[in-house]
Formats: sequence, C-alpha cells, structure tokens
Amino acid sequence: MSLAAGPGRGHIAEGQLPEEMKLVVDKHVAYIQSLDTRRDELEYHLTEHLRIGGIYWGLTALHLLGQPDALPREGLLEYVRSCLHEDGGFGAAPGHDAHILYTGYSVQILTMIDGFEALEEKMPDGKHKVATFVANLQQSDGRFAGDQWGETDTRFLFSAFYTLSLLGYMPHQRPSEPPIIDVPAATAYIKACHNFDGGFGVAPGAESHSGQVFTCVGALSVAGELDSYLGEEGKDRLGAWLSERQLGSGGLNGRPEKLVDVCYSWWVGSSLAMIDRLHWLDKAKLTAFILQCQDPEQGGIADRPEDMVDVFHTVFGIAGLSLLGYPGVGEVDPAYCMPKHITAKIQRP
Ligand code: GRG
Repeated sequence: MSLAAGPGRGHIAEGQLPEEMKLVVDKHVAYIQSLDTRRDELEYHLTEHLRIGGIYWGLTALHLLGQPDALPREGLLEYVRSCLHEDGGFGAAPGHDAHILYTGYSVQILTMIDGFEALEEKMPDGKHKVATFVANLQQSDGRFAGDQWGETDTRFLFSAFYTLSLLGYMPHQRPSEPPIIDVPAATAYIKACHNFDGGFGVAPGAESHSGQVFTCVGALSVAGELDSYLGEEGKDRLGAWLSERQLGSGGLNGRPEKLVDVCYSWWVGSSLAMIDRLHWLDKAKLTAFILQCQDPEQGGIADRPEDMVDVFHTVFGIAGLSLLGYPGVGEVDPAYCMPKHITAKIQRP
C-alpha cells in the first residue's frame, strides 16, 4: 500500500452536472486494491515512510465502503508484525524506527482485522508491551513525545490516548491498577493549547489549526473530558470557528485565509460531530465538493478538483461523507476514525 499520488485526477465526468454525481464505490475499492501493485513507480519507494499510515487509511476506507475484506488479511498481519520492535513500538515500514503515530496506526489495523492474538503469538504479552511503549513517551508536564528523540505535539498525545484505549489500557479501563499514564496532566496540557478564538494549536500559543483541533477534541473525547473542559460556551465558540472554515465552494479550509482541502471535511467535520455541532455546516454543499474531488473513472479522491488523487484524501473524503450521512457509507466514529461498529466494543468513560 502506498500513498502514491495518481494516476487519476479528481474531476466531474463529461456531460455530468455536480448534483448528478454519486460516490463511485467500486472504483474507489479497486483504486485502494491497486496501490500495493504499483511497486515499479518511484513514488511507491519515496513514500515508504508513510506505508503503515497508507494501510490504515486504505483499510478504513474499505470498511466504510462495505468491503472490509478487499485486502488480504494474512498479508496485512504479516506486514504489521514486520514493523514491530522489541520495545513494543511500531515503525512505518520494516526497519524504520518505532514512533507513536505508526504504533497508533498499527493498533488500529490490528483492531480492524482482529489481529491481537496474532500479535501475542509473535510477542508474548504484546498488548502490554505496546501500551508500555506508548506510556513511556509521556513527559513530566503531561504531553507526549513521538519517539525516543523527544519531539512533542498534540498529535502524539491524541495517538497515545486512542492507542491505549484500543488496547484497553486507559486508566478508566483498569480502575483497579495504578494508572499507566497521567491523564489529568495530559488534559491540562491540551487546555494550555486552547486559544481565545475557540480553536486549538499544536503547542501553547500556536495558531489554531483544525487538524490540531481534531487531535485535542479527540483526546478529550477519548478521555471522557469533552463536556467538563469545553462546556456549552466553549463548544459554541469552537463550533463558530470550525464552521467558518466552510468557503463558497462548499469545501473547508484548515485555518483562515487558506485553501480548501477534502481532508478538512474530516478534521473539521469530526470535531464538529464530537461537539454536536455538525449541523452548523452546509452538508449538501460539502457533499458536492467531496464528490467533485473524486476520479469517477479510476477511483480515488484528491484534495481539490483537478488535482491528483491519493489514499490520504480518499479515506478522509469517504469518512467525511460518512459523517454527512451519505447513503451506503458505513458509520464512522468521529474520535477514532474507524467504523463505529468496531469502536462500539471499546469501554468508554
Ligand atoms: C487516527 C485520524 C487519525 C489521526 C492520527 C496524525 C494524527 C493523529 C492527526 C493529524 C491531525 C492534523 C495535524 C491534520 C492536518 C493535516 C494537514 C492537512 C496539515 C496541513 O497543514 P498546512 O499548514 O496546511 O500545510 P494549510 O491547509 O493550513 O495550508
């Protein structure tokens, strides 16, 4: 699986009006299946550092399109296991350093293919080791580093929370054991990233960006602290900032004065869904925008109409359509970006 862009471009089929467009489900499934076969392209090898992310994005899209078995389970399992390190972390590809983001994607894949038994076969007590790898990345002020080199980011904090929760190691899931991480310190750090405009930045004092809003709102949601932290007034302020991301084309940008991009249908849409304000968007216009970014002949979704398609924008376009209730697309969980029927098994606070 690769992030490789193309071969197609997003556009409206000749002679079709935007309102006649439909999601080309079979084409998207075939597009995702084709990604791992393009090994003779330079881009396949240049995007090796994104491989495990690419698998998570492709597999999630397939689940939402109702084709969860369209990629071979054994191949997925073998690949994920080949990215595992002895300390419980996963790299983006075999031989790559372990990182919290790739560990999160690997755990999401294992959850979707029911692969934890196979993990334990390769690494006895594997779930616990993966959880320990994640927990050990927490810093004394509550935030999380991505790896042993120490860079911190709200993405890493969110990854830690959802990964531990999928593994069943969040403190609320193990009330009789000493907490593996300090949740109040982590959520206090999120609060420090909260801005006067209602949004969240990557670090305290940083500009609000809807990608970071997703990570902060997602982390608060996984920890069950969304209501206690934001309240109705905070949700209104954040909801106003998020809904202002919708521009005349119907698409969304990530922050003021920037271009629209299909992936913000997810980062903005899921954040609005988590604070119960998704109806503040014009859903019909956003749906039409996403559909205009697909390649109706070869499948795949691009960031904007006329640009090249790739698997990242394909999943976030489809997940966005799921939030919008597009017919035939499975329900997505706005905090985990995974099918809701799978995350329903997680013990939430
Ligand atoms: C499980 C869904 C899931 C995610 C894991 C990696 C991660 C956690 C979250 C990423 C959140 C994030 C920061 C998303 C934004 C990605 C993006 C398109 C960034 C582009 O930023 P700029 O500044 O683009 O290049 P703009 O649009 O502001 O010009």
